[in-house]
Amino acid sequence: MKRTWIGVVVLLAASCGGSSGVAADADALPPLDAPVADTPDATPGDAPDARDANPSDAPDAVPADLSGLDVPEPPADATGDTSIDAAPADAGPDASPGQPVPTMVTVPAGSFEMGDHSGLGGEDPKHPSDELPLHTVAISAFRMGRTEVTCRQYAAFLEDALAKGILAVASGGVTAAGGGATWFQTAEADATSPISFANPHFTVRAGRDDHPVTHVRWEGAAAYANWLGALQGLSPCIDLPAGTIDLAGTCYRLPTEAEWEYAAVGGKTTAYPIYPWGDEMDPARANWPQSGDPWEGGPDPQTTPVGFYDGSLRLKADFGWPAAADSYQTHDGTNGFGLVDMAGNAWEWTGDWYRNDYYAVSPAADPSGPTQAEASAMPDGNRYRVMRGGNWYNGTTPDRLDGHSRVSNRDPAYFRGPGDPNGPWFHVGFRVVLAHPKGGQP
Ligand SMILES: [Ca+2]
Ligand SMILES: [Ca+2]
Repeated sequence: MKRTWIGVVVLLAASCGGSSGVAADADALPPLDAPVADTPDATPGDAPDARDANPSDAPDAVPADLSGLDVPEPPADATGDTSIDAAPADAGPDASPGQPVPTMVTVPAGSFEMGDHSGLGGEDPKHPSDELPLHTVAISAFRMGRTEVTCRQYAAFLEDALAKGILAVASGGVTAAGGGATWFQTAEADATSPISFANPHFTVRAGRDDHPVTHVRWEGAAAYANWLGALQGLSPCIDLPAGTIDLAGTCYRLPTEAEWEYAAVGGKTTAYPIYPWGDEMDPARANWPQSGDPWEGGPDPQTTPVGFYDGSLRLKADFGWPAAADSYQTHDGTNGFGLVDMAGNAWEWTGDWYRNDYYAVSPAADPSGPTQAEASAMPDGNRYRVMRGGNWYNGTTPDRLDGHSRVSNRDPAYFRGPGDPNGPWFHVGFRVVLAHPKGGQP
């Protein structure tokens, strides 16, 4: 991991002010009946995924107008220095993984019919679809990370946040400096974690810099977003540990569930696609459990570098992957907004709480998701955040290879049982959005 820019980051961030974000309640919802209208599987092992048989592994239960806003410009990078650009301009497909902070792309404002257009939401015969009814949703423009946050990018946060006294590490568990919920697990706590810690430095496992970071809990994803905003002098929108998000703020944060699906569709709002690229269940377009990619069978997590599936012929000489094959021909999984890995690789946290029947009560404009109290109670009695996009690990059945990666697929933890998806699992990551950015208009 390169650390030459860390000192610059510290100086930059130290010059930036910040204030506590004010959490906004979710849009008003009608009174709720019993929060769980159907019965999730109660047995973690009773799941169709072939890989779920290994109990030592992560459980299958896993699991507007924006003009006029004054947002600081990102720091100039015309001098060839290596300081962090907190908000790089929209850039070409090779710009993101090597950056210490995510490259952001613009997702224009629009409206769409959110939900399952293909009749696949009820594919689990034991569980009715939670992807209906289709409902019209208008989304304000925002910017979104072109890729999942990478190990390199998350390690930059860990390193800088430790130096600033924002976080603490104990026995491989990363928390806020004052303790509390786990944000992340290093390799000292979970050998499959791609980042290790030897005070005072975090180091990414060899060859993993540009893979999506995993082993991140919701709070650890939220803390990253707040940190990234502070690099630009933006006040945090996510109140930790309250876990509330100010959607009216100008900030980096996690996407809402609606923003995530709208972004995944990539502008195909009339011919609604099953996957970000279209309807073809093509395992060469995304890191799914049976993509045949050259990380399969290697050490966990069997993630692939972000943006790997871009249509290129990839070479072992460039990646040093564990499989013997010299090359792997990818198909292009990039969607209409230029986003990659919106299907597969790592699950992605959203900011929303999960409620199974939310689509029946969702506001029509920029829905915020339910409040924690309105969220569905899981079999263990807890409420969980929504994850989206499927992953490299779950979801292979004889007729479904897609890792739960349909654009409309909702958090399968609800389908699978009482396992807490908010664990530092080896298949859970995230990407950030920049809401209300200056110049964010399409
Ligand atoms: Ca794979
Ligand atoms: Ca993903």
